[in-house]
Amino acid sequence: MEKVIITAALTGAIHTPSMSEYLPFNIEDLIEEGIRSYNAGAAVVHIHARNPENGVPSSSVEIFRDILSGIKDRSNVIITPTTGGSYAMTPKERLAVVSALKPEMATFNAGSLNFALYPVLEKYREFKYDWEEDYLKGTESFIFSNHFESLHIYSKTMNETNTRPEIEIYDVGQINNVAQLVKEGYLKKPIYLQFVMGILGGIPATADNLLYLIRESKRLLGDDFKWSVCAAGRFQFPMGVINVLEGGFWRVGLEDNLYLEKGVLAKSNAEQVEKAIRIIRELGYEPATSDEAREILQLKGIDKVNY
Ligand code: KMH
Ligand code: ZN
Repeated sequence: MEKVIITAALTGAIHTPSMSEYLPFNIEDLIEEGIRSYNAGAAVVHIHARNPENGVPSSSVEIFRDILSGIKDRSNVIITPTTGGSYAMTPKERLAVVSALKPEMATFNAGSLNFALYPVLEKYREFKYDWEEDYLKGTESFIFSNHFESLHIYSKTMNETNTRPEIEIYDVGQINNVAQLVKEGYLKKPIYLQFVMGILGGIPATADNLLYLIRESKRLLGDDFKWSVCAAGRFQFPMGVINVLEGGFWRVGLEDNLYLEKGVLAKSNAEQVEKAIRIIRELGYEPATSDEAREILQLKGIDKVNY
């Protein structure tokens, strides 16, 4: 039986610092969280850069370089930086980390969608930093733009740096976008999909929808793709279990969910990694090591990166 690739998405650009004291955003904390997640059994960590002073999402290559090399110095983990960045960034800014650091893998967002976080303002009223409320309010008019012209640029760059795209799928139509990019030769096999469920603007996180995404991917892409699921908030664990049982992999992490269980904040990404591994072991599965994940996803190797 194939091993299960567990990914930890350490911080993202969705949650803001006031939502949890455990959300890492400075360089040292992100390095420590990457090491802790690896030691807990994650084969992959997904990284967003943030301004270390106040947690504002950043596209700074130097901040990415400090985080990625700090984690690389003390682990064998696969590091997947984001090209999603945040809504204040241009495609060029979002892609800079790939061109400069040539990672083994990077996210590739397969289409545009509304990416709305503003409803959380009903729950969070007090903020530590003055940027947080405007940032969240601003998502009311945010279209996360990933049109085909930019998808051609992202995929072309990743082909040049031999970086595997971790293809983020927010809704079913984006699977057809992938099929089109494979047909045009921009995306190469093995295709690796990350179903991102439960974002307001994307596909809701239900078992039916997950099975539909898997079925539609098989119809459009054939049977040789690999896939993982990450679901927002309370759906993170239920969707992960269903996906593993269907033969897929599992992303956890504070980017997607701040809690370990109802009403209990996760104190680190590693706590969610440990919980996911406890669950899959009860079901008879084992987590993949980073090198096993490199084999499964046919990655170029940590010795080929530029950080
Ligand atoms: N920052 C979100 C708008 C990615 O990492 O590429 C999209 C995101 C996906 O986080
Ligand atoms: Zn992300």
